[in-house]
Amino acid sequence: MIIKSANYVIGGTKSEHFPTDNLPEILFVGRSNVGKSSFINALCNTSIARTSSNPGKTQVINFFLINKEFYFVDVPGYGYARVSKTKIEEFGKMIENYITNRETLKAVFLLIDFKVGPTSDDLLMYDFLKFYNKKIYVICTKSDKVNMSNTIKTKKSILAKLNLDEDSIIITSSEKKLNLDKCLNVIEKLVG
Ligand SMILES: Nc1nc2c(ncn2[C@@H]2O[C@H](COP(=O)(O)OP(=O)(O)OP(=O)(O)O)[C@@H](O)[C@H]2O)c(=O)[nH]1
Ligand SMILES: [Mg+2]
Repeated sequence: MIIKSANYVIGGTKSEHFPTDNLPEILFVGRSNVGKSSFINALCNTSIARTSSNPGKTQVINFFLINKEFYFVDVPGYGYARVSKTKIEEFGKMIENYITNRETLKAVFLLIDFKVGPTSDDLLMYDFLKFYNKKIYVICTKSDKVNMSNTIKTKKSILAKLNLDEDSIIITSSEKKLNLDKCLNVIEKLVG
């Protein structure tokens, strides 16, 4: 699939702020700083989502209209966001509500830092998504930080921790634009 247009539409914290046109949505979740917003920018080949080297950049649920056909949804990260404890709890509830109630949500891309591997929070999120029968795609980010000789070992360890087979994860780098085409192919099938 080719992304011809990507536009920021709205950011909000509860359902009454969200788009009402019933277009399919793809959600990107993961720990703070894993590279969710950067991944959206890389897929769209433009800088629509705000990124930062400080965890906690994204603070609301942001909707990006893609090819006027579907939405990419960017949310705050979990884990170690440099925001208050109350904020972290608020983020958690907000995302939980979105995932459990949003009927237009077609699939969830769970982003895991390739070098760090799945954290306990990642495993919790993975189980949560499975419990709610969401279609899950595991995307490993920042693969440019792992050298070639460690790639196979690292991938095997992640697969074992998530109990997944070889083809169930995509190893990417937004910085090096690695395997973004594979992700776009998955997205095409989901929204087509
Ligand atoms: N080396 C490398 N760095 C990356 C890559 N993708 C993102 N980063 C960096 O990781 C940092 C965090 O990126 P973001 O996209 O803001 O992360 P996020 O998951 O949206 O973070 P929150 O909004 O806080 O939840 C930034 O400094 C990015 O430049 C990548 O593929 N390779
Ligand atoms: Mg972000």
